[in-house]
Amino acid sequence: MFKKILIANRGEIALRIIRTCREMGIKTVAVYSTADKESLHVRFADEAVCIGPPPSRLSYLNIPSIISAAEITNADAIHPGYGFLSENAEFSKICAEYGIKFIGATAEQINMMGDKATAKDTMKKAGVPVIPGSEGLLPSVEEGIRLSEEMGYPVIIKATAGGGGRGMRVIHSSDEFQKMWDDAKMESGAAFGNDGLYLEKFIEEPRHIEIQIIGDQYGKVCHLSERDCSIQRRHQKLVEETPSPIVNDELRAEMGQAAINGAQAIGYEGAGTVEFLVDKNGDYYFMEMNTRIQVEHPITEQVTNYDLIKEQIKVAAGIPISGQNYFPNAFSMECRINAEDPKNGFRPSPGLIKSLHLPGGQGVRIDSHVYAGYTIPPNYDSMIAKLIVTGQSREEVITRMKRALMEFYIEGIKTTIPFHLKLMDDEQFKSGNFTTKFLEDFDFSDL
Ligand code: MV4
Repeated sequence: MFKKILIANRGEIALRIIRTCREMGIKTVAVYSTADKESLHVRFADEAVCIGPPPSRLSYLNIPSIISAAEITNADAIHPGYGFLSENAEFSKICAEYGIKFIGATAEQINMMGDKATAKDTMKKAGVPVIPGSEGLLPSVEEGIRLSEEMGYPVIIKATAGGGGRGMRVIHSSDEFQKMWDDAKMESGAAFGNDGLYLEKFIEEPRHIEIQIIGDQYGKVCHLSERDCSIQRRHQKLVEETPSPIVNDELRAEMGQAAINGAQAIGYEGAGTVEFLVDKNGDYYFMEMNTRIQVEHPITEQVTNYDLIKEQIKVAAGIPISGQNYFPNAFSMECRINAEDPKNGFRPSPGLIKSLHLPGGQGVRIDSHVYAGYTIPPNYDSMIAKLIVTGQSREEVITRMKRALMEFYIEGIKTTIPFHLKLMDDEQFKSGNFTTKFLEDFDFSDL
């Protein structure tokens, strides 16, 4: 087992990883930017190394600084958390070259899954259902129009280097094709330095369902059921839940096995998430695979009693997994509490937290790095807490979530709490019958 893990991240996930390391008897090294010197991860780790100024590219994305910090502290592994360097193939490779275990995917796996057209081809070969469309990259507008006429409009073109909605365009007729192609090419070239595009049939009003998997070094992969992440605004998830209101045991078994087959096809080791779109007929299609621990992993932990960070560390150290798939027998939901003003376009609201009261009680878990007197720096993402509520039924969880949100007091900044309170009272949300379009029609003006 590792003796010392460096955590190449900040905020709640850095704390989350420190907590598990402490329970496992593993020493921790925090790294921090000068904007984060008052941060809890710095205080709670056994050691802390300043790695640069506030901008991420000079600190949390600064590979030489982080490798140096690992070298001088003698860390034998690095946990990248989510975001930052967690899906950076170069960083994974450099860690391997320095003899530091990267607790995440190999450079080859990150590259393969990071190129969405390649990922899709790989999954298709492994027998995972994929959305009909171009084979690999779309070579020309003419070929795009030909394929679209064959499949029928609407279609969608996506950046192969994309994800999170950038470089993506929905096309409704052949007259629009050239302009959408030009726009998407321009946008993805500028954003990713790669303007490759691929084409798919557009799935209208899907659900976003993702399967949590974990694989070990011996080729075994198991799934820990799904998370429903359909409540998103501009590709930012706001609420996640498990099990999904639209997934029954049969669909769960099928999607779980599809995710396992896809992961095994690339010899996947570690925790990963296979994202699917599910259409109105209950047909599911591979969308992307994330080769990292995700923000919303705690809801899976709550219904499975797994510590996913512990599982990541164990498989990275070469310990085999049991190989049992998991079917949930409880419900869990996460509300992302962001320092944003939901009434004003979710505009960031960093600054001093003057006073704070966190909810507690039965079935309530908070993963957060903030405290009264803490100043949220403007340099990083705005999530300040995850409120995770667990219960015996979806109804119980929604009632309990409302109760917990009402106990949550934050003075000094605007947060997404008023939005979550309204959502928990929304009849359509409560019915479980909603799609990824739900928040497009939501009224945020009266929060
Ligand atoms: C789609 C789609 C419909 N049809 N692909 C959005 C982010 C990127 N990862 C893929 N996305 C989508 N791909 C086809 N063929 C709809 C979306 C989409 C979406 C997906 C999941 C969750 C929220 C979404 C919001 C808008 C669009």
